[in-house]
Amino acid sequence: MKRDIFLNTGLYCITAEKLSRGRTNIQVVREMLAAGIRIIQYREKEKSMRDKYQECREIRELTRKYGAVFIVNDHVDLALAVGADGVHIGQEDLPIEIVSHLAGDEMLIGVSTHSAEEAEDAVRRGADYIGAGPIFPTETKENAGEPAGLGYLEYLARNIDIPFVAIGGITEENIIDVYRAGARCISLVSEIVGAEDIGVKVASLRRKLGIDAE
Ligand code: TZP
Ligand code: MG
Repeated sequence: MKRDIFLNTGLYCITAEKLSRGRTNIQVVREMLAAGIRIIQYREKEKSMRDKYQECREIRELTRKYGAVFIVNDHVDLALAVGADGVHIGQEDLPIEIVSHLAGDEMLIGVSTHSAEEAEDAVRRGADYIGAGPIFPTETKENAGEPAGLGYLEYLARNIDIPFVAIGGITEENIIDVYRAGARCISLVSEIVGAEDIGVKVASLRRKLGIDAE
């Protein structure tokens, strides 16, 4: 099934150009792919749609070369326009059923959730995976809300049948706690895009999780 890509995949990487030490989204994605990352989400809140489109086209090409999954944040039209594998939406975007209808059967739909109610609702409405967070405090996302805490991951591990991605305030120091709480797919934004050497950072995170590099 298309969503199986998330099982045991380890790290789910997201762009954040402002935190990337002067590197462009494209440079960062190249480094992520070279480091063996196989799920990339394009998240960009400030550029024009045209600029996002150009970047996503390039990222689509790169991810395809590496056999990596490419997910676009927020915009189902952009995801369709560049042939992305998925679209990731929040609680205030179009309803999941509508995005699903627009996106067609092949596209993965990810939904951000902060609570058991939101998670169950997303499953019922047909999400392929959910984002769970913020687990810890974060400054990367505006209005991210109160941290959901590790207890939320424990809840999801026991009660939810679709894959979930832990996100928010996760670092090399606390990633093992996130893993122990039951997360098998983990997203670190500032920790990875802000690393001096993304390859070294990814290798070191993988060592912490006990995942062998490809
Ligand atoms: N969604 C929930 S928290 C978050 C997003 C996109 C940002 C996480 O960033 P960081 O730098 O890993 O705390
Ligand atoms: Mg969004």
